[in-house]
Amino acid sequence: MNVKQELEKYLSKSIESSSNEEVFYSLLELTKQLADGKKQEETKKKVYYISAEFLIGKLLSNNLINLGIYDEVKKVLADNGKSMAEIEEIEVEPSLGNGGLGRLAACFLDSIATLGLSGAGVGLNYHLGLFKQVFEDRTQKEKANPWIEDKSWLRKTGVSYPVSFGKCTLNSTLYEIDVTGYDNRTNKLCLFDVDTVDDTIVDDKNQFDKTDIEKNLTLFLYPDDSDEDGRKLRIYQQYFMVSNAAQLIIDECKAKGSDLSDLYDYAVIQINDTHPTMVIPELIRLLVAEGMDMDAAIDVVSKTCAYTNHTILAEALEKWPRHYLMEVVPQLVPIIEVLDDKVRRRFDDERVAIIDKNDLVHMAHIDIHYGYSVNGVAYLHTEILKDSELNHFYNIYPEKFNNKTNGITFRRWLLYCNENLTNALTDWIGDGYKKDAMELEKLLAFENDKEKWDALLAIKHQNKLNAKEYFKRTQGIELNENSIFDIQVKRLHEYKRQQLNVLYVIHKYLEIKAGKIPTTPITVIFGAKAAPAYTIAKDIIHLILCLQEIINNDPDVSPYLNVVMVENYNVTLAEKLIPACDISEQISLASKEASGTGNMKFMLNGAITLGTEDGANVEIHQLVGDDNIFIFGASSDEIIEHYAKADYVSRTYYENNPVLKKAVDFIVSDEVIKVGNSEMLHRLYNELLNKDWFMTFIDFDSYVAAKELAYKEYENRDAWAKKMVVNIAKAGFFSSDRTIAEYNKDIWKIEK
Ligand code: 26Q
Repeated sequence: MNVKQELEKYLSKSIESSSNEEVFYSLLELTKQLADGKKQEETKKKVYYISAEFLIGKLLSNNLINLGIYDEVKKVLADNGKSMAEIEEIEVEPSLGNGGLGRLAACFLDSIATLGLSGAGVGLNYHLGLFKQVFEDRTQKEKANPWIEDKSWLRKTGVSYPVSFGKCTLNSTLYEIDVTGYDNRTNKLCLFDVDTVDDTIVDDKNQFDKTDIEKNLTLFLYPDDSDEDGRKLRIYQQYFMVSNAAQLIIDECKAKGSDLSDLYDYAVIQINDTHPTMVIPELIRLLVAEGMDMDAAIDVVSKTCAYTNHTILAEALEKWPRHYLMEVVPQLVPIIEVLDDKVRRRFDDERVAIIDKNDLVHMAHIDIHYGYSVNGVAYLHTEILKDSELNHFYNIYPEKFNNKTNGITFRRWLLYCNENLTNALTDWIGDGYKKDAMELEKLLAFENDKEKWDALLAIKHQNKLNAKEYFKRTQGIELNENSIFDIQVKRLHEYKRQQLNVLYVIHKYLEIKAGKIPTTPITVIFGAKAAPAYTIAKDIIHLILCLQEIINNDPDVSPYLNVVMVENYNVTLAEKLIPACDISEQISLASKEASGTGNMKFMLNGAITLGTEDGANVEIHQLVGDDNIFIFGASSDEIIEHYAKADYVSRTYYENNPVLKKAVDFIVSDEVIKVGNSEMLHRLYNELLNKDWFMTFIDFDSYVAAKELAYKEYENRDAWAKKMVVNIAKAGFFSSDRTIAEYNKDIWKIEK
């Protein structure tokens, strides 16, 4: 294909005389056409990955890479006076997800297509992505984040299904986005929408009539659920998603020759956390409507559905009051009651019931009883599910439980975001690793090669310069490329313990003020959105922004320590920050982070992990060995015991540790209050002293020690580069191609 010719056909003029916008939209059309050409026959069995979130990120360069024409396009643009980077910036990021679970779904779609498996993502076409975060008066404000433009990756189809609720019936419209595999087939992401949804009902405070389902159904991802109408809207959304999915699946399977009694030979449904759980009763309902008897329908569905758990936080396990379901989806309630009744007949154990004594419907319990597979997302997480959180279920169904350690797509998180490193690796070990990530281990041959060390350090430096340029231009942020980039980017949550990192920053600031100067300057970088109603999370952001102001403007300190909080952290910013990172902060309270996937992205890009033995950090530790990671903190066993005994008292740590006390007291010192909001700062201070549910103080000493060791070891550049080599070499295990191959071998069993 002649890229220039094709592109100019879409432009109907020369590239040179076209604007960046025109070039972007023409490339989008060209890419859609090329992706379409890679669609293939579907095999008999197909996986449907149903998820409330697909955090796909920008698609242009990703698709060009997967279609094998990225380098060529880049060159053609450059030859005609255009910059690929500038054209990429025209694209609006579709933020159809919150964080880990949504990004995982996007990585999985890439790997399913790359492995040549027949599969589709199924979700909702939210008109407004996750809110855009802006900082005003050093606090987070949320702004609407529209992403759909006249020309977009969405393809409107003629497919439509009726979805009935208690009070009305809505007809859906199916939109599709092509999911290109790397040098392989194209699959589809199916996003359902309603034509009557009206973006204009949202006011400037992001408020809207939550009861007007026809107009609001697909407006927002996770609408505010602090009131009853908001919670019901979530049920409307979830049911709309799964009823469409179920109707689509039945149609497609029938078209392939299924008589529905053999549905499981044609379809496997992977339920991404509990948000799509209602697909189970909905499919049963539809099969019964097709003439199947109830027991047979339950049996067929149970052999079709598999469930992935992503969290052990009790508050994230969905339980819906039966009367909400009765109002929103009355047709499902009798089926859920049958499912509960069957469970109660088999097990005389309230803990495994579906409808509890308070009339709450436990969504995860439906998945576990009526799905054939239950998986956790990292080794430790699955062990904790089996041993404690879901132990009663594990005792009943040991054969259903399995682990699938998460992964990330190396196309986006190496080939695309770190071209410098990709080119070097290809030079050194060939390009086999692009298809078989385990080939990265070939790098170990260079573990002691000074030339490679120097090259890796030079690449890291260049990536810091790239990040510096980007954040200066887009956010006015000054980054010191000669400092250590110590980065914590992820959703803001107390269990992830950004507040622990903050306490270290304060401690370091006080030390520098007292004359103890670090050898190499340090930049501590944060990026995080807080859920709009999560007060303490917003207080933590406020504290970070206050510290940024104080520290970066203090001439005694700023040459040695900087604090940076980037605004509106999203996939696009992750792609800029991760390649530039030296130290990857993965400091959740042990047992609380199911897996983490940022940890894998950083490792792959040559950052060294500073983390607790939690989630997939455990596996990173095992792979790279003690010398190539900085591990600290209490073990998950100790933490689980503290919760069981309820014997953690944060104030005791505070009172017995003068260094910690000084750092904590600083939060409400005159110095901070002067630039901040006293109420927010005091609330955070009191929370830490009187509650600290996620045990920040328990790990303070060991965290400080681990940071100091990491900074000290950074000084020996050769030794550090050697750690980088080992981390990159061992990252192959975390390719989502490996994860998906495991899902397919153990759960889906789709032939190629
Ligand atoms: C539940 C009830 C009511 C409203 C919202 C929710 C809700 C929404 C989103 C519950 C959970 C989520 C998202 C969870 C999530 O992103 N979990 C992350 O999943 C990653 C992929 O497996 C893991 O790597 C992370 O450790 C895990 O936190």
